[in-house]
Amino acid sequence: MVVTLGYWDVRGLAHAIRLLLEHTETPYEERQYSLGPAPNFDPSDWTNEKEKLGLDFPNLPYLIDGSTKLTQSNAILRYIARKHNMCGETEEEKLRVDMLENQVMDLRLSFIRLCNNPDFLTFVDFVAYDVLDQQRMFVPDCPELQGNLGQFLQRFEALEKIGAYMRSGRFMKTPIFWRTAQWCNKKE
Ligand SMILES: N[C@@H](CCC(=O)N[C@@H](CS)C(=O)NCC(=O)O)C(=O)O
Repeated sequence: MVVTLGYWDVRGLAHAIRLLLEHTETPYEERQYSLGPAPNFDPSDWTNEKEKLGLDFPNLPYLIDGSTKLTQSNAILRYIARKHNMCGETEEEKLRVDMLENQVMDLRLSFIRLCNNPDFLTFVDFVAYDVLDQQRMFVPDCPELQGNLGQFLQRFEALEKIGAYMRSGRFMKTPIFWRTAQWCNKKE
């Protein structure tokens, strides 16, 4: 029988479940829910169904396998893993598996908190921008500064207050160094 995995249309807490379903060749289909557009991010695609699925503790992800309906991502993983003898064999293995399950969840949760923190930009980004911008001025075609790092520089320059400063008369692009230096020692 085909099981149904319900989750948002992102990796989130469902991705490990998707990987395990694929690895164990479990036939499954997905019900992917979408958030509405900004600024409201309307969740009604999910909330309209949330209480109608017969889940004891309605949440995402959920897994429906015939009359078995479950939520809680780790419970879902464990349900699939038990069927395939993937929970450890000995008591020692099982307790290490349980410990790691929760340790990895702690790591996941702290990463989620980090990525959702509105103060994601730390002072290190300012230092990194300054140093990388100097490298870019020194070697404008530097391939390492075209990919991720190039995008970082663009995002930083697009910050409202930084952009305004860069367009203002207060902005100092050069000189970077004293007159004693061999490069970029004058105002251009
Ligand atoms: N402890 C739960 C957390 C579930 C959870 O927070 N789900 C979020 C997405 S990551 C959600 O949008 N739930 C829908 C809801 O609360 O109605 C698990 O591991 O499955």
